Amino acid sequence: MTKIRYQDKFIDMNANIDPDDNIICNFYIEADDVHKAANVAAGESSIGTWTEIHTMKKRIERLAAKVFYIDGNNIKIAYPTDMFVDNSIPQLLSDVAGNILGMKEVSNLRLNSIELPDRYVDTFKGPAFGMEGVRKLIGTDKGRRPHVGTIVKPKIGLDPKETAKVAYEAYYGGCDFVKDDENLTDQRFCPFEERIIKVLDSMDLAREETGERKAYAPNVTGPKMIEHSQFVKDHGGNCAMIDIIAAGYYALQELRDADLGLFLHGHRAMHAAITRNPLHGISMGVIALLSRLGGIDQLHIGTVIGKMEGGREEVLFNKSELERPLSSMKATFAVCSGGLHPGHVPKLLDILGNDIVIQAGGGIHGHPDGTIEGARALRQAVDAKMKGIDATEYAKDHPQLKKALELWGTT
Ligand code: CAP
Ligand code: MG
Repeated sequence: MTKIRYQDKFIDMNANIDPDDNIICNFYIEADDVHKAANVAAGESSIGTWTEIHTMKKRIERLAAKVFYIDGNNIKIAYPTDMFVDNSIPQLLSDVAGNILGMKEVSNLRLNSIELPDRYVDTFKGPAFGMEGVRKLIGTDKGRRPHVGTIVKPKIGLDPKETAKVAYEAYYGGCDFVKDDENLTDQRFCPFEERIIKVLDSMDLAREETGERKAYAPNVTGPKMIEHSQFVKDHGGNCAMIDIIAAGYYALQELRDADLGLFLHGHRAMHAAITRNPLHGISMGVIALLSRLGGIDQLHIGTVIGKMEGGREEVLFNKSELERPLSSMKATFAVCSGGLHPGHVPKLLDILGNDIVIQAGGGIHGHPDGTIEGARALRQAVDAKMKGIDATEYAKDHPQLKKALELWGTT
């Protein structure tokens, strides 16, 4: 009998992998010896370490991860579901994207996508509202048009009264949705509770005046996350925003578990530290999938054409991870944000379809005639597209859109 080489222990190219009983991870790998490195990665991310150990027991071997596919630099590793804890994204990450990303044996390793068995998916809460729930909450009279939102700008510095004024103007001009920026939480110049009360008053006033339902996403990221979210709920709010990467998945899951009746807006600030290198790290698609499991109702996915990095294929994959069938889990509403203005709308919708939230900060508050007219211009761009009319044509009798297109152009 030939002795099994240590480096082969976690490789079985003939393995019959049951997708109902394994989490399957697709990795891109670069190493001097891909076969050997793949084996090391599967071992380190399950039951192995750098040497044979005397504490190993026969019964533990069933928890071993298995490399069952190698094609050039692409490998697939199957992880038995018994390795994992129900409803724990941190634990999943410590396995499949833990030590292995930093091992000397691999020069690059990237977790591109994950397939999850329904039984495991069902242990997570997922979005409480999801895309359809958010559409319902903001008003089904809007049909299937994309929602239009803004980020109050400047990002930081306005006081609560000034913030509420900008929010009111944005709502009044036609925004469905207003949010805090990722780096505004509870600074002294804009205390959380005072801001929430004032912005929600703006939202209510604009709702009465326009007859349109609205939402506000206050940034609850930080040590008082649950307390602040409860405050939002108690004061008639309908949403909370969390910086999912900066706060961590444990925080997201705590917020979701609190079940406060708020839909959760996920900002992905800092994701690029993990996702940007195409050869290493974790893909944004995986981040999207995990955020959906953790209960995010709206998530930033990129724009393809705006100011942030991320090409068409990647952004479409991020969106599909939010929407694809996943046991009985609701779909998460994709948010496109970052450098957008009305001139981008036609192309953005051609690429991504109507099931998106279009957010513009600079692209609304930078309008030559201010926030109200800026919000009108963005809504007009969406209306034109929904009616199948070319934006430049539509702008001829929509002066707000006309001015926006003159300033920022079309794409
Ligand atoms: C957009 C934004 C968002 C980005 C983040 C900003 O403002 O508020 O944080 O969209 O990028 O601060 O840049 P502008 P992503 O509309 O003024 O650009 O959505 O890709 O995570
Ligand atoms: Mg921002």
